[in-house]
Amino acid sequence: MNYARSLIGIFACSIVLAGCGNGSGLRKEADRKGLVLGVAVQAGDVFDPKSISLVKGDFNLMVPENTMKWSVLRPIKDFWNWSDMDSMVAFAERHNMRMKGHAFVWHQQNPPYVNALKTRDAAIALLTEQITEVMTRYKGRIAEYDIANEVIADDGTLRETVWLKAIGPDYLDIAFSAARAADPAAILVLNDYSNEYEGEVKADAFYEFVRDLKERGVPIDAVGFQLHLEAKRPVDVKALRSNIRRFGDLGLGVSFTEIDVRVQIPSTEERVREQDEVYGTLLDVALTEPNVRGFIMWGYTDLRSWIPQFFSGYGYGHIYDRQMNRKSSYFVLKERLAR
Ligand code: 9MR
Repeated sequence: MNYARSLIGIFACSIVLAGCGNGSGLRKEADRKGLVLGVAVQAGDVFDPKSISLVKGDFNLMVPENTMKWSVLRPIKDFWNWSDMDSMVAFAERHNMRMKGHAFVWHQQNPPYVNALKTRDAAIALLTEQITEVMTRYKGRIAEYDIANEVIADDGTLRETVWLKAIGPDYLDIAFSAARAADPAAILVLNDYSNEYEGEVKADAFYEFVRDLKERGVPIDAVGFQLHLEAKRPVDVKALRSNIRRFGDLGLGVSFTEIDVRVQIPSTEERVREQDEVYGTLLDVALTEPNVRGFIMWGYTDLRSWIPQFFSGYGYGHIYDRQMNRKSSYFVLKERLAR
């Protein structure tokens, strides 16, 4: 940064007290602790002044909530909608933030030409092209990717998706190998939900599935636990830690990739206390398990949240309220990061 720009930066920070990267946000403590503290952002966040100051003041990683998904990035086969991704990547670079990509292989938010894939050759060609195009464009600029998302069904079997049907069970070998070839330095993640507690059917199946991938030499670096949790269910610390450790024994990292803690509305004092407890406990676990790489929240404000549309009667899941004020869960995280 040149001298004139840094003076402008100092001046701007003295006017806008919230955030500014080194101000009073969560980021300073996270950086000091070496924690990757991330947030999912929407395309408009990097253009809105209030959002900008929060995102860069609290977080050192960002992930596009929807912008890199297939139907958004490439709605028709011959049109790539790069502009929002480019803006996000440039924003992350400007503010020394790490960038994560999400997600190539998924069964949702696919355009019709993906859902219509029938033959193995055509599906392999398209999947490889998608991964290679994106990871080559952002080589050295996007540090990690969810290569695949939610491939295990709730009963522990491999989910029936267009990729499984068109390619067969080796579609993940193909996807991870294409990703490694496109950007050998990027961290490659397999992401899922309800996979955090050892001893649960889906989590154990997910573990066995990953163990097999790893043993067969598929280039996977880490697993993601989404952790869309409900405040009234306390974190099962024992099952979470033992699960993290068994992935560590395989030589894999673990990332908490999509944290939010939904509360039944209205958010009574007791429910908020339960929520604070869940947030704080998750952070304690992330900070004390050596192979946990990241603590990423799925959005930061109740104003723009996926929760109410998907869980009727629930909301209040994030660390900023609808007016963009810090909530008690924010201060719980801040206090624990400062310890
Ligand atoms: O937060 C995303 C929401 O805006 C989209 O409408 C939704 C589409 O299914 O996807 C949400 O993000 C999901 C993420 O990509 C994968 N894990 C579950 C997330 C919440 O549904």
